[in-house]
Amino acid sequence: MRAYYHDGNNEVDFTADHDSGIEVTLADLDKVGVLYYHLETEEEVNTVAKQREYRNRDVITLKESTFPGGVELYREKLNVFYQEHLHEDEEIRYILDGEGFFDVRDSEDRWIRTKLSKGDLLILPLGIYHRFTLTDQNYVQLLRLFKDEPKWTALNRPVDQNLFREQYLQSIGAK
Ligand code: KMT
Ligand code: NI
Repeated sequence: MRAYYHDGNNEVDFTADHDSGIEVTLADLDKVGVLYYHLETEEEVNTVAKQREYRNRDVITLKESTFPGGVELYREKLNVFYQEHLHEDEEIRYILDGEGFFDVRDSEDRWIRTKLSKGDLLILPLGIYHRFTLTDQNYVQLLRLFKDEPKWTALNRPVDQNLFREQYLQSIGAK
């Protein structure tokens, strides 16, 4: 995993690195409520899942040539994931294979880009604005973990009056 500020250049392909060269540390991520772990084995994932009471999971593979439903649906899915949004529950993702970018907003509304690869586990707090895209490998296989039933609903920005959003801002001391 590497985290850095996004360069803000939206003219080139969003799967490019967009590396501003400004590093973001694990402590910086922690300040916005984002947790990161590197776990070598699925056994370790199971241990964390148990500790944090993640009872459900599924696997999603994003690859154009094998995507169920075909290319159109694949592209649509990627567009949805790249729309800035939040959830009313944690978003927990473990990379089984391939790579992906999770972008999260810092307390001053700047994009922090995290580049994740095999063995990386990222936990986004409820209420944080974020988005996801593939790297230029154009392939990722992810384990999605859930506390209880999956809450898929993505609330696209702006949802600033959302209770979970307000709760989140308070939790990071931004409000
Ligand atoms: C989501 O809500 O699923 C996302 O933010 C996309 C990351 S998982 C492909
Ligand atoms: Ni999300």
